[in-house]
Amino acid sequence: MTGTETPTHCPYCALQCGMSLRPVAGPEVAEVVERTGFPVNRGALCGKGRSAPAVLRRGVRLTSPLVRRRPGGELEEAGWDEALGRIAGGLGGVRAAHGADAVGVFGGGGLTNEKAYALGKFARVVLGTSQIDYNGRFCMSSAAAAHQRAFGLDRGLPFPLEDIPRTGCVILVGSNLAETMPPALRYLTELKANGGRLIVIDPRRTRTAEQADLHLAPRPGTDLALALGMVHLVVAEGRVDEEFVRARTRGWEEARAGAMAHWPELVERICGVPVARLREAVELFCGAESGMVLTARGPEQQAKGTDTVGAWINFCLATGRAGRPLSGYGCLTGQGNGQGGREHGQKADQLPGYRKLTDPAARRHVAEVWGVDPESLPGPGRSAYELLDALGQDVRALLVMGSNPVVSAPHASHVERRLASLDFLAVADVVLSETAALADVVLPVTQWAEESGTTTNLEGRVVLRRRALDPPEGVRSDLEVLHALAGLLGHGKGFPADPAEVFEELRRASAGGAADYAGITYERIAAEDGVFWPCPDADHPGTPRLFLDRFATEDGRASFVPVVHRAAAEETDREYPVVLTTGRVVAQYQSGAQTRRVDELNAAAPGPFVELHPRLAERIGVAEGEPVAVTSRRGRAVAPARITGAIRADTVFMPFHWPGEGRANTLTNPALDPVSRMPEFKVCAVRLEAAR
Ligand SMILES: Nc1nc2c(c(=O)[nH]1)N[C@H]1C(S)=C(S)[C@@H](COP(=O)(O)OP(=O)(O)OC[C@H]3O[C@@H](n4cnc5c(=O)[nH]c(N)nc54)[C@H](O)[C@@H]3O)O[C@H]1N2
Ligand SMILES: Nc1nc2c(c(=O)[nH]1)N[C@H]1C(S)=C(S)[C@@H](COP(=O)(O)OP(=O)(O)OC[C@H]3O[C@@H](n4cnc5c(=O)[nH]c(N)nc54)[C@H](O)[C@@H]3O)O[C@H]1N2
Ligand code: SF4
Ligand SMILES: [Mo]
Repeated sequence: MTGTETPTHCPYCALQCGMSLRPVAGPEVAEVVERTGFPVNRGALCGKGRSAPAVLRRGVRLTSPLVRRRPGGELEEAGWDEALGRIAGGLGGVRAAHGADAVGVFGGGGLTNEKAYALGKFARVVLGTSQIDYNGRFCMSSAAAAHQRAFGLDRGLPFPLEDIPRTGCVILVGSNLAETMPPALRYLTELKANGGRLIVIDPRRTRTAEQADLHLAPRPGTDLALALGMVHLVVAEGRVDEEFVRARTRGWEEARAGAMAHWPELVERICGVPVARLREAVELFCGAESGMVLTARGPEQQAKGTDTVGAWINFCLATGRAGRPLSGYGCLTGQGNGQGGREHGQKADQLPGYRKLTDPAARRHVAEVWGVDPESLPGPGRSAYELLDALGQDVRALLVMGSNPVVSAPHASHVERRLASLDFLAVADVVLSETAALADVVLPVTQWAEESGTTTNLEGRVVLRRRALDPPEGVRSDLEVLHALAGLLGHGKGFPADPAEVFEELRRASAGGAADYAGITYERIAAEDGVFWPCPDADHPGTPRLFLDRFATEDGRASFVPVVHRAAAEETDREYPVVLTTGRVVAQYQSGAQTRRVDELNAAAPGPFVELHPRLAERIGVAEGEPVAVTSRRGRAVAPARITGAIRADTVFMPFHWPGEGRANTLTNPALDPVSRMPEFKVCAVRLEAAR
């Protein structure tokens, strides 16, 4: 393949920007060509997307399987037969000795729908284990749970991005999309140009917050109180949309009572946001004809993330800003296939089509597609952090596909020890990630540009990545890996390596489910700039906008959920007086496994840092760029100070993209949300010292 341009999508975030790729000769294997026709980004890309081909180069990526032939020995190059044989032996041996649930699988929200589907099927059918979960649990699980509870369906955005500029007011809660989805900033700019208003809620005055008409900067971990205070004010100021509440919802009285206990003055004390600002926010939002509340990881990655999102949904329902054109609640999902990755069965409690593993009808349907006895399907397993925490104990062997938990899991030093205590660890990755470096066998897999497959972006739009390049010799696709391992473990059929064939099966498995892909084909996606699920049959146009007539509950009404504020799992005290929150910078992606291998991105974001307020810097006696030691109950990290008045004085921020001394997740608290099992990445208590 040379010279031809192939339209495809970026390998990184949930925007799934359209781009085209053209193969080139020389060490650079491909160049990115603008693809202006794709509506989501109209050609615009961030630096990560533009530089993504750099990771396709030999020398940067893995091109040979690696095996550790002796315990404690080095990883050495090996042939595929040996590597696959060792994995089949490692997983099969543990299963024979300790039972199927002693074998775990850890997937990723970056995997295509086809891979996520095949991985879930592999775990349940070939390994027979219940112990499968994935990194999406760390990402949007709280919003997903709140969506289910209130609307009966979880699709991140119930409307396409193109609706945003036409609404009256947007409240953006804990999203820094100017850095995390730069091309999407356009929708906010257009909103303002159209006279719409923007409110941003973030403890830091981020590049996104700088765009806002109103910026509220709560103390991390207090979003639940803030949202409840807003509902309180909606009631107090007579802004409830009584007719909407009567006609389209249930449960208002109880939710209202919960909110009324949250006086604005009490909320001010908890959050550090003045009552006048709260009032202004309610005025701006309710004064507009229509409005949207969009949340991202800020309020979600908390041990009360599900209730926090629930409170924001209550706010939307009380004001009648849901289930109507240009209004609604939405979650800005994160990973490339953050949406589809949670629909097709790599989640501990799930079967394809967003079906529940505990639902007998769902089990029968999927078992029939898979040609197995429904009784043979295991039940729900542990959530991601609980699975990692069980390694070396109940779970003795693990297959990782598409995640790097050594850098990205909470209390990462503990997770690292757990991984090291396994009888057997296999990792399929495109690079030698920090997690792969601990493995007994590492499989080098093909990348986005070298394989076809679908992803579902944050809007619920199913798009098609097309193979634009031949992969280098020595690598195989994840689907080929699962096909081969299934064969070695006695399942010669049912695991095709061709993505199109897997997608055909996924369509049947999802048919009739909540996330129904039955009417979606590769051909339609190509012709229509993506197709929005649900799309139950070939004549169905797809569903860009949800809930306009009814919500996806039995009686069609949305449910208010009564919630009350509670403190963070770990509060500050004399010993640990400062709040640590964590997140992202524009030039690095996630655990950095891919982007830390790209020169231009490293030049822009060379390493970790501790963002802190000048008053706090003065108190501990550090100047700009000097090393700061940050200590929590779980460990200590050191990184240079970045001093700015844009952060609250009681809070520090660290990005989590780096391993080693500056690893933010050495510090974070693995306290879990009781419903979603989301860890509290956004709040823990720390102590700071100058580390000169
Ligand atoms: N450059 C880049 N882009 C990415 C990614 C990446 O790693 N790098 N990852 C992708 C993925 S998987 C995801 S999930 C998304 C995440 O996208 P975002 O959610 O936008 O990213 P974060 O930086 O984690 O968090 C957003 C904001 O939450 C704020 N915050 C912290 N604590 C709190 C709090 O208690 N309350 C509130 N209201 N806000 C708080 C932080 O200050 C931060 O500015 O980005 C996607 N895009
Ligand atoms: N402190 C803190 N920690 C966080 C967060 C936070 O805000 N703060 N955010 C959390 C969130 S939202 C997320 S999504 C997680 C993400 O955390 P991770 O799961 O660590 O995310 P990535 O770095 O994207 O890891 C993906 C790995 O899979 C590889 N890979 C990419 N594509 C493929 C593929 O197609 N096949 C295979 N086999 N491998 C592939 C990559 O090279 C990389 O090693 O981090 C979480 N951790
Ligand atoms: S915004 Fe996301 S999808 Fe778009 S180019 Fe950047 S990383 Fe890729
Ligand atoms: Mo994420």
